[in-house]
Amino acid sequence: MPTPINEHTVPWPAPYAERYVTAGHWAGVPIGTLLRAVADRTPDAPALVDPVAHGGAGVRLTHAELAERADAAAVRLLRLGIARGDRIVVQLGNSWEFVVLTLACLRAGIVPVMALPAHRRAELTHLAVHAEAVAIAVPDRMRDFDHQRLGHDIAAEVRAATGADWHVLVAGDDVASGGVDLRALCGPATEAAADRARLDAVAPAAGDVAVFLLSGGTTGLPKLIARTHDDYAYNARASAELVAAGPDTVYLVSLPAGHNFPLACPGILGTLLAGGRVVTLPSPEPGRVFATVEAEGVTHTAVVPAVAGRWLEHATEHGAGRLATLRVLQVGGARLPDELAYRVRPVLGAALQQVFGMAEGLLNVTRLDDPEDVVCTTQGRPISPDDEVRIVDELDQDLPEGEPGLLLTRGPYTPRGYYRAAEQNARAFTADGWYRSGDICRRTPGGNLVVEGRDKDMINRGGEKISAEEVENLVYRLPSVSQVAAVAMPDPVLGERVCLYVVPKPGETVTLEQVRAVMDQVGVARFKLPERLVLVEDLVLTKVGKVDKKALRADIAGRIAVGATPVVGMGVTPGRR
Ligand code: OOB
Repeated sequence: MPTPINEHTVPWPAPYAERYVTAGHWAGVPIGTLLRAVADRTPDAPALVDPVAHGGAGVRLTHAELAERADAAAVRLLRLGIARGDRIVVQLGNSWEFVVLTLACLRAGIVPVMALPAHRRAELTHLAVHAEAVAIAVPDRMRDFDHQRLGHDIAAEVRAATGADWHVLVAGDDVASGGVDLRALCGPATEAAADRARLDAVAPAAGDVAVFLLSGGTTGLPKLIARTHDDYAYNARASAELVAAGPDTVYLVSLPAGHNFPLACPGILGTLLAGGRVVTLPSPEPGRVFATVEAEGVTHTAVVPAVAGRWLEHATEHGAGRLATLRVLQVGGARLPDELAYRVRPVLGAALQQVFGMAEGLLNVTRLDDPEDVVCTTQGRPISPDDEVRIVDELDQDLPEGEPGLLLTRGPYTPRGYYRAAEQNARAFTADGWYRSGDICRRTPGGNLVVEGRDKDMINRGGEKISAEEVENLVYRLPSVSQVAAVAMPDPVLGERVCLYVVPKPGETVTLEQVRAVMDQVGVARFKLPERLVLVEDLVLTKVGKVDKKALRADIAGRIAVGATPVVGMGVTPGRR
């Protein structure tokens, strides 16, 4: 039996919870019920468009149809024996099935664990085991990868280890035997009223966990962030207000939908709660995005800076005529260079909203009516009046206003700890519950935050977060490696990529190809594979004897700046310090 869902989470202390209720942030209603109410108010309004489904025929659902399908899918999950409080690892591409399954889970109190399409065996197995999941949802194939097969392999592994009943839900034309046809499961309702009554009777409590998000990660394996119905609904609703989302909003999701940003900032959930319409696309490729914005009248969308750059390039080359309906472009996940920010409105014709957020909670956004300089040179300010932010030094002492320092935060949608991670929580949270974001920020006199850097061992590759420790642990599998350090190297397109400094054992050598091969063998997301390797005789240490990553980052930046080797070099770069 999986552990009950609310065990191993870290609740907000009662006085804070009361405050959030009194302030009206926590509405006391589970997200599924909130969405049903929207469907009751505007049953015939369009809710979901997946233009590429069924070979381009597309899927279009109204709010009533979406709610009924979510209910029907929820009841079908219950019939499979998946019950309230159970966990499902969800690894689906951006598609109507992702939305219906997620809403079905929210309705039934089943908790989706938001994996990414790029994840492979190592990450998915970890998530399944750590969350004690009872199922995984995968596409049959995506980008030439057989997700269905991997899903069954993971199921076999978990069944063998735990003896548990395990399900593989497959979205695709080609569902192998032993799998559950997810399209059928997410198909039209046949007994809508009965489904609804049954689900109303087992609805989760508003304080229950609604979804598990993945932490950006500084540890060996991704940690789980338990977001409750109350906190996540508030996250979505407050974000929606700040982009003026309403029934006429058409939100395009082209970033991986399991990320907090496109899922709930306001993303899919905030848009649906506002009575608007969600359009899914499998990728942010500009040609298809621009055509879809025009065809569907998209008004809002969210991207990472690297994608904003591609769209700006595309618009400069082909014009932005197809983006006439686009009102708001949200950009976040990594620092948006000011130069790019200033080009958004003139080139794309949409208002820019910078979003500095984290799956752990705190969201900062620039407001639509902020002066241009604020929008283009800051990462905004907290979305809730009850978000608490401190900028401190290494001893947790508050710094004078305006000085850059470490950002700590607490608030109504920032949980007080990771799921089942007491040891990490002791480091990542202060004793009085402040989350240590690891970001180095300063506050402008106007109260906006500027992200100046970070003090965490992570590489931010175009918005995808990579834990240096995780990469290093994998590289140590190579017997020829004596010491290794993974650091960020600057990249004009993605912001950062992974660079490895390796000290080989005496008489040995190590190549980038070997490193990538060993990581591939273990089965991790390809975005984590290092893209450059520097062989050194030793690693510089700090005074306290830790590897001096700051020095290594400066070293690789220097090597790139002098142009001794190509920026995106795939070859080995021998070197010494
Ligand atoms: C978002 O969430 P995560 O959990 O993938 O990553 C959070 C980290 C932050 O701690 C910060 O280091 C970085 O990503 N970050 C930014 C940023 N937005 C996120 N750094 C500089 N400028 C920004 N605008 O990335 C995320 C979650 C919700 C909304 C938006 C982004």
